[in-house]
Amino acid sequence: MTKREIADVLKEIATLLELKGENPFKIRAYSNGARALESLEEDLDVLIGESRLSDVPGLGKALVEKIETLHETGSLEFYDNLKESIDDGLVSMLEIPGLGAKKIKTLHDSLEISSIEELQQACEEGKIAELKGFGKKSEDKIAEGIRNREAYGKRHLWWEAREVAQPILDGLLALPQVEMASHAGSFRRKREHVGDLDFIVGSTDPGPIMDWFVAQDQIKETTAKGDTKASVRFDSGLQADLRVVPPKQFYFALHHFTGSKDHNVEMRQRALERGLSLSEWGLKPVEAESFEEGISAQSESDIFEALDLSFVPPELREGRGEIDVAENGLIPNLVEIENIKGVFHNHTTASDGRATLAEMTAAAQDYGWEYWGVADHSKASFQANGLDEGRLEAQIESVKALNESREFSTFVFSGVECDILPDGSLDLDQDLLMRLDYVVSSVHSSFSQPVDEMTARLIKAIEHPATTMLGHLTGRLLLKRDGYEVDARKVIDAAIANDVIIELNANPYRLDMDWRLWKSAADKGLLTSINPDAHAPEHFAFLEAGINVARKGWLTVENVINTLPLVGVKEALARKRSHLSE
Ligand code: DGT
Ligand code: CA
Ligand code: CA
Ligand code: ZN
Repeated sequence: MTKREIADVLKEIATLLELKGENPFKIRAYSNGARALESLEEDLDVLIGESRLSDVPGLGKALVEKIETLHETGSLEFYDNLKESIDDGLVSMLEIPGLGAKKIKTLHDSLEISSIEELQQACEEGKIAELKGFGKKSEDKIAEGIRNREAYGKRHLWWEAREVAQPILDGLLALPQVEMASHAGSFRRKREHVGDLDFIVGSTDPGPIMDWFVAQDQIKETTAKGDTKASVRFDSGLQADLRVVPPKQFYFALHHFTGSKDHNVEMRQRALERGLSLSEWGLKPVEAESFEEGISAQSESDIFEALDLSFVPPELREGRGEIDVAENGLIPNLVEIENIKGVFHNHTTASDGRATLAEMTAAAQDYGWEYWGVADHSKASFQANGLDEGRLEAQIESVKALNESREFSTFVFSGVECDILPDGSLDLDQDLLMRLDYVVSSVHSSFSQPVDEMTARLIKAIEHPATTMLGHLTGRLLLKRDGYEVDARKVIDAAIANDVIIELNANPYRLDMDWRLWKSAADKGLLTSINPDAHAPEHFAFLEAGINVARKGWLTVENVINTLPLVGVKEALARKRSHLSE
């Protein structure tokens, strides 16, 4: 563990002891110890290596032992037991602004409150106002804190966070004092949702940058402002952290605060194996006094290179084997949005879309795509005005006429998003389905089937000769609804065996199938199509969210069918149709 991580553990121990009502001297020993560690100039590795930790003022013998254990092993039995011994409800109450460990202990002792729900009820009943040392004002504040916790505590879709993040980055880059600036954290790693936004700036004059940052429009509150660090909260509840560092530290700070934690742990370990110490401040020989004697970096690539690694794109920095691959120089060229030649799985006014076939074609043409594919719902999705055989046949004719008219340079593929019925059969007549260019088969009903039944249902649909691709594998809606349960591995194997594509649904609420599953699936030969599932022309933009996930899933152009030009994609679709009718 690093100095800061250990300091965080010591602080948490102090808080937990306070919740237990422990002896104040003991509590103070831990919080003082945390502070001593944080203000330590010297490198922890060096101090421990030379057994000089006990010379540090504020660190007693017991604390030195605990710090050494944490540093070496990353865990501490005393800490684990302490956490175990305290009610989770009490710990969660710490998240409410204005409630410290001491007050929580009082609430617990006098009103037997041991959860946020009980606290809320006590507020509603006016019990807190009557309590000595609290009063009406603190009761109101606690009640507000509980209400805010829901809005603030939640994570934010990457897609929505971007609305906030992009103007901040643009604003920072426009400031004359800013030499370099970037977003960092989970946002830069393109996680599907983020806890907060992180920005790193390189500058020798942080003052005006801090002032600008906390004076932006839309800010609800400034939660922290120092000389080089600030945090602000926006109306949506999303928080943004800014750190300004000297330009020569910029790429080290950027790498460190991009994370992930797991990736950083492996990188630091690798540095140590080479006698180097890597941190947000720089990269230097372990024994060197300061980072002045360390290695300089003109880019993040320089940092990777110094550790004998090829560059790892931020999307892959999740501690999931990327370092081993970079060691062998085998990080692939990940798919990019410019590689996409067209998009499948989109809706029109024929079902629940908001634009007509022609309007959607015009929008696809504006994107410069060679083709796009319509896939309206089928009749079982009656709530979405799904098409029956007759209406679908009429749409096939309309598509044909539109293509023949040459009104647009973008070619339209005829398809359907066909419901997979509860028994795994498809919702439309097989002969008609075979006449389409492609079929996306999706589940939109009976979500609560047991996992074996759902898995068998999907596999049966995959084995249907008309199925070209499987739509949104789990049906999840991020931050809203879990998907139905399905054995993804079995479904993936069935898709590969049947020459069926699994879509990467790019709707920012879906991003289904999940990025964590793509690498091994693609290694086994699975193909995908990155599908916006657009219900309006502006939804074509979802493609970018899909690209994010594809990159997090290690996918390259070879894995993504809609990187093929029109001729290639026509061949691929036709091949599937023909070898099945043989
Ligand atoms: P999030 O915000 O929960 O979606 O995830 P991240 O990865 O953006 O995490 P965040 O904002 O807490 O911190 C940004 C990065 O800073 C994180 O990925 C790794 C790096 N980091 C390394 N060590 C520490 C640490 O001890 N505390 C914090 N807060 N960040 C650390
Ligand atoms: Ca973050
Ligand atoms: Ca943060
Ligand atoms: Zn669907």
